[in-house]
Amino acid sequence: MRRALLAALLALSLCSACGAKPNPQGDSAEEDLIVVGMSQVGAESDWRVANSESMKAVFTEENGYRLLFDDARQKQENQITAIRKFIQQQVDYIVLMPISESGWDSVLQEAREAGIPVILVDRMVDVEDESLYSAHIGSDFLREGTAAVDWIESAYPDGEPVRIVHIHGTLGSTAQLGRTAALEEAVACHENWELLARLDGDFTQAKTYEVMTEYLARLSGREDVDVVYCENDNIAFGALQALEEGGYVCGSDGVNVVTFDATRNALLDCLNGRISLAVECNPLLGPLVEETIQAMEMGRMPEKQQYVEERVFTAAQLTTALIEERVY
Ligand code: GYE
Repeated sequence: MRRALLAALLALSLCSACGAKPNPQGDSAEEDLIVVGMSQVGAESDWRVANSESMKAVFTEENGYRLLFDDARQKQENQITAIRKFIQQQVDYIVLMPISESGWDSVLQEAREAGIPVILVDRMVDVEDESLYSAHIGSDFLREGTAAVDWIESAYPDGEPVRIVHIHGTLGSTAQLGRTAALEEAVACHENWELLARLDGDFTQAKTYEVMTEYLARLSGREDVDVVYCENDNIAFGALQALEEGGYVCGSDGVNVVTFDATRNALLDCLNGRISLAVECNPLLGPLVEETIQAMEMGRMPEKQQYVEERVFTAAQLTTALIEERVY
């Protein structure tokens, strides 16, 4: 910790001034480490697990870091508590993956008063004063949603009815807001699109399986659903399970399941036809966060908004080799 190093150097010069012998071993290697306090949302999805692994792989002692990693178990109050603890511990940087956009003004103000830069990763915060964070590194969720609705539009070109079940992620999170906004806007622009239901899947497979099973039990006929718009892969897995148990066929001849993330298991389902479209959301953000911290270490202002490049996949773009190469 460099703050500790400064204090140690000060103590050392005071000691040598009074003739005391400095300890040549010291803890200088430890004290040179950049300390990063990281508040992660949880482990709700395959995407999230890959994201945490990407961070842990980069912020290692060999690379010059001490990582204090906190898993908030999907609760904003746990994230706020973790940030306050990082402030007390005088970390050098705070990296925050905020669960939802609102409610961050005061705690980010506290970090600023303590002189600790905050880097946002994955989702955004909605704060009055944008100087409360140094950079945001993640995905453009509206662009992802637009890619999904463009595909739906191309799959139903003749004005036939498109009956959609929308299963959204954690309400108020940037990923949910962007992906939902794209769908709602498209539904409003297409007379033949009908939103049958809006279910809360909270980005998890278990919750989605439960709400979707319950919803399908209330539907009268199997032919009633054309598209299930799943706001992440784990939602898609829960929905597929519920649909297939309910006797629905998923794929281009039945219910088109659309998903976001494109993790390996979803791509396998895409290749075998159960998922019709997987919109990529890249969780491997560790290297970009590290580059940003290194830029700041050298006194440079990082780029404030850093979006990652992402693709879309249908079975036509996939091969087993491509899926095997995938890190997540
Ligand atoms: O799509 C989902 C996760 O915010 C991009 O959160 C992230 C989303 C991701 O739980 O799987």
